[in-house]
Amino acid sequence: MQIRIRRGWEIPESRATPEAVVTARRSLLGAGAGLIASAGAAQAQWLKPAWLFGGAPVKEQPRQPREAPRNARYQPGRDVTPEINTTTYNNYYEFGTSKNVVGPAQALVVEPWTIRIEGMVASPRSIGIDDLLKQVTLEERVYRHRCVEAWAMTVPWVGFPLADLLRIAEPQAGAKYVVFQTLADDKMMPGISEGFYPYPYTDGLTMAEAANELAFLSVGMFGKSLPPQNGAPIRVLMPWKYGFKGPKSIVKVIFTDKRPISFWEALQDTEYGFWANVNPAVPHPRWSQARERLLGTDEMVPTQIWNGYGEFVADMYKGLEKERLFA
Ligand SMILES: Nc1nc2c(c(=O)[nH]1)N[C@H]1C(S)=C(S)[C@@H](COP(=O)(O)O)O[C@H]1N2
Ligand SMILES: [Mo]
Repeated sequence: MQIRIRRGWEIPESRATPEAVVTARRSLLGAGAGLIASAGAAQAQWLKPAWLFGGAPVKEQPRQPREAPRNARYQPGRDVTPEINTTTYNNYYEFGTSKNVVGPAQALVVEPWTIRIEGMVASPRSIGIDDLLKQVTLEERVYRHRCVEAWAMTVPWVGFPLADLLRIAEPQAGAKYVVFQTLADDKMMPGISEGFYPYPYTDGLTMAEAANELAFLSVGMFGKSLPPQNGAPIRVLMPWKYGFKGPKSIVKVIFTDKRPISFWEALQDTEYGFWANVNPAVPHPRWSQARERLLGTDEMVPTQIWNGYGEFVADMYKGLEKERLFA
């Protein structure tokens, strides 16, 4: 099936006009356009959803306290992004293709939550998230996040190393990849019936990548449980790769010896490959990856190879130079 979709983050962000901006501009113009003092101020407002400009307020789900000691080994070298920007400017296509999904995402029911572990493991089984959390030690890590659309944020996540899940899952010796799947429930997720997207959202990693010390499962941010729009109750973070490599709200973990084809790879493999490691020198076919915009500011900063995490990850890719490692 040949699908050609040009929406949302397939459009270079610099040329996209998020719906929220259009709505915001309209309501501001209605109220007397003097509020837009300068192009800069207008741009900063792009980061906020329509409800912040007087649209219907969003009643967000309550979040539980989820505090854990910060791991000082991972220094972001950047200011933490204001929480409001990280929770109101999101990619979560199951709830809609705009960045303003905070409203619809509140319909996500996160309790009870079970993760199915299957494929090449000692014994396939389901595990409740509370059960899982009893078997790990939570820590806080401040990671940089780089979206393939050339925006970035810096977030104090709470969670545990993906390596812990590998230990709990007991993969067979022949397993070469681990694959994560997001919930796909069209009763809760209005985005699912919106387009021809290959849900459930899926992405995968090699076993070596999954075992890397940076690979992280997050169950919280800013000292509280994750909000739905950020992937509650549990999401994958691979900070040296583009953000799409980290499925949100995962319900299934599959071990396999076949390289998986991810959600975005299935849609457009020339633009979103299996490896998708961050590299400023390898442009996306339709835009540059040399720089990134920091959410919550108008600042553009240079992008770093491996998103700046080379000391932890570059060695894993020795001998793989023939692979399309960066796009
Ligand atoms: N299930 C699911 N997971 C997803 C996405 C998505 O649309 N659906 N978007 C990905 C992309 S492109 C990015 S950049 C991050 C965004 O995470 P954030 O909204 O917490 O910033 O989630 C990733 N995980
Ligand atoms: Mo992304």
